[in-house]
Amino acid sequence: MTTISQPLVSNGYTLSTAPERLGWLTPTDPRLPLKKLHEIYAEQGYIWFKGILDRAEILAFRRHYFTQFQTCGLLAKGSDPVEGLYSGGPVDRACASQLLNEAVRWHEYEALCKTPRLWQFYTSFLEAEPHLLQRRLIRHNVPGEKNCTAAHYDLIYLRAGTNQLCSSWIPLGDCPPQMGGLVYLEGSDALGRKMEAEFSAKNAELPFAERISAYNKNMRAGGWISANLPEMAEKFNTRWLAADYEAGDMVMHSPYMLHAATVNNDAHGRIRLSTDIRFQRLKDQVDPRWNNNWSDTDGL
Ligand SMILES: O=C(O)CCC(=O)C(=O)O
Repeated sequence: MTTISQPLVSNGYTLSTAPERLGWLTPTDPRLPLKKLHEIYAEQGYIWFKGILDRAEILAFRRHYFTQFQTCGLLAKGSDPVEGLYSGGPVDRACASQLLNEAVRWHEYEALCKTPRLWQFYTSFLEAEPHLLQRRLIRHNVPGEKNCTAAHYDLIYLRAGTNQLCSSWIPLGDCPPQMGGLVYLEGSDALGRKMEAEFSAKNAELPFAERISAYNKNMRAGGWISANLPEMAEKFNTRWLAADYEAGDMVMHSPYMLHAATVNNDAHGRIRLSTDIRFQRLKDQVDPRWNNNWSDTDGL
């Protein structure tokens, strides 16, 4: 049974630790039969795969990433880059921003996103040739950084493409709950579908570009559903599900599943590193806004 040493906090809101408000993601063995995996995905809106990826490969990327970022003052002096130990600042922001924009184009990152294990998994799961959306995000979150991903479901940002896509959130290193990995609102795939149907009705008269936008007049700031995670759990009478993620794990979530992140409060001062990438069937409609590499000015 996983435990937390202190309550999780997200954007200034402390999550309740009451068992009816906070629970744990259910891990799934990637070797289960395909039919079973489809059932779990439909039922839970996510699958947390333990050890689906090669831990050594993930850690090699973590090492490479933080080695590059050493020049920006991100890492504690003399520390091993694979640890990702935060320097405590100051960080050269221009340097970090430039590197992050480059990192999504590194061949090491391309190799990681297209690693045969992942590709084989999606070929099997989608029962078709997969397509990896070109817009792929790498995120690092230093300990104590107050702002984190607020609650949303992914389709808000991907409305011009198929709703048959799968998001992969991949921790690039071990990520116990205190390091601020993703939390999922239990049973929220159905909620996300309902919310999107309501947004679609409201957005119906808007011109196309606005209708598909996460930032149109009917949406909240940033496209978020809410930053107040404890209030959401109360309102929908459900639980946030956290997890003790390890390098080699991957969570696949549906485009309607509500999720958010919490503040990295790691006692060891490690930086949370993760990537989120999206797969769909090659034959399905791709949201054209996602055909380019991520950049911190792409406005999506
Ligand atoms: O890593 C994060 O903070 C957010 C990731 C996310 O929203 C996603 O994987 O869809």
